[in-house]
Amino acid sequence: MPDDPILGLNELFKTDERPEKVNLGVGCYLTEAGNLPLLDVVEEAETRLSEKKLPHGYMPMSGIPKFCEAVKHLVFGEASPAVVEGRITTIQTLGGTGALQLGAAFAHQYLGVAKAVVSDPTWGNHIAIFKGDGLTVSKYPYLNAAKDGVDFEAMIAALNEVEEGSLVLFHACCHNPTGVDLSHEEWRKVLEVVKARDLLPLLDMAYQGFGDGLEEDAFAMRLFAESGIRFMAATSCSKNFALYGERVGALHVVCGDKREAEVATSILKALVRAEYSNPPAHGANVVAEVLGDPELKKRWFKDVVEMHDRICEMRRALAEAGEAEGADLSFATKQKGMFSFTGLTPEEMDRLREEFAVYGVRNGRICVAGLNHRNVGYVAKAMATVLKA
Ligand code: PLP
Ligand code: TYF
Repeated sequence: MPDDPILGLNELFKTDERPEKVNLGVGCYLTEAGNLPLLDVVEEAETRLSEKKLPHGYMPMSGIPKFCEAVKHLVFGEASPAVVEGRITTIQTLGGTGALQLGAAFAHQYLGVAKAVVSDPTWGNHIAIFKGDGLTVSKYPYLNAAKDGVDFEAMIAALNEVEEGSLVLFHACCHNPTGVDLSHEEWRKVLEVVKARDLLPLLDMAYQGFGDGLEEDAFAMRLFAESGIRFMAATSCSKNFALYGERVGALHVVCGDKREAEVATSILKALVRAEYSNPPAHGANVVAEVLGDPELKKRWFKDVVEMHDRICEMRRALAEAGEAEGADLSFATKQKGMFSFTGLTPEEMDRLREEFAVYGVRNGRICVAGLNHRNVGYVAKAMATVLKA
């Protein structure tokens, strides 16, 4: 079996001995110093938790209630009618990946959904997860021919052809791998098609805060929730809390009413019970501690703004350094979130890696959050060289 192409690349990077190497492969936010951050607020929450000297008991099957409530509010907003009416059930999951898997299992086993459609391109794991849960997977067009925007007409035409009742995966913000998102107007049109075709949306939001901000990035979630339709959402604390290895995420099922949400909760618990019984405690306790304390929460909001701003600065720096090298890297400032589609071919990406030790995914994706002021000029030069040849 081949490795996951992204995680496999990460392993290859570790064994590369060239000192100039740059890792723009895996989607992890790195600091200006090139390290994975340990957020101050996470450190403080961990200190508080360790001082409590809590025993390591089992968690509830649906996760830690304080975590679930806090994340639900972060995603949908405290005042959301769907939240106030109790129409949303939120279950703690093994990262965003676990949320996608649980959502797919719920749709297939309990709602009788047989087909899923995903954007072309999408994060490779979407396809693997959905197939693993027994769904057949097809694609709807997303990127335009110039690879710098959405081919919205083609996307809508394809969604209009999707079999009624199918699961449709959307990236709520910071599309992976393209960095190209829908406008508010486009989201409203998508919602109309979803309603007309009775589709079951699954909104994946792994990068809340890294696109336009924590509130702004939740636009699609909140639009869908306010519309009254039933849908699912998979969210993750891996990136915006830098808690990658702790596996902290949530599945939200937005139902027609409170009673339906209670039924959904009991079904999800049954699925969890048979899969892993109950989720891990540490990461969710950390998030609950941060979001449950107004002072820590405020500091965390600032941390997210700081990570967001650094990504935007690196986008500008890459485009400028490209200009200085005579290469058009302006895609960087047109796209959002952690990733950019460079438009480079797989062979050009191979050259970047082999000749310059610049690691990006073969589909042309780079993780902009791996750039810093020390390596951005080098990366631009490498790209310019490859593009000129
Ligand atoms: N969805 C997308 C689009 C992602 O890029 C990721 C990345 O890891 C995930 C979901 C899953 O995140 P997690 O690490 O929380 O499982
Ligand atoms: O796309 C990425 O780089 C992140 C990290 O199997 C990731 O989403 C990549 C592959 C994978 C799990 C996580």
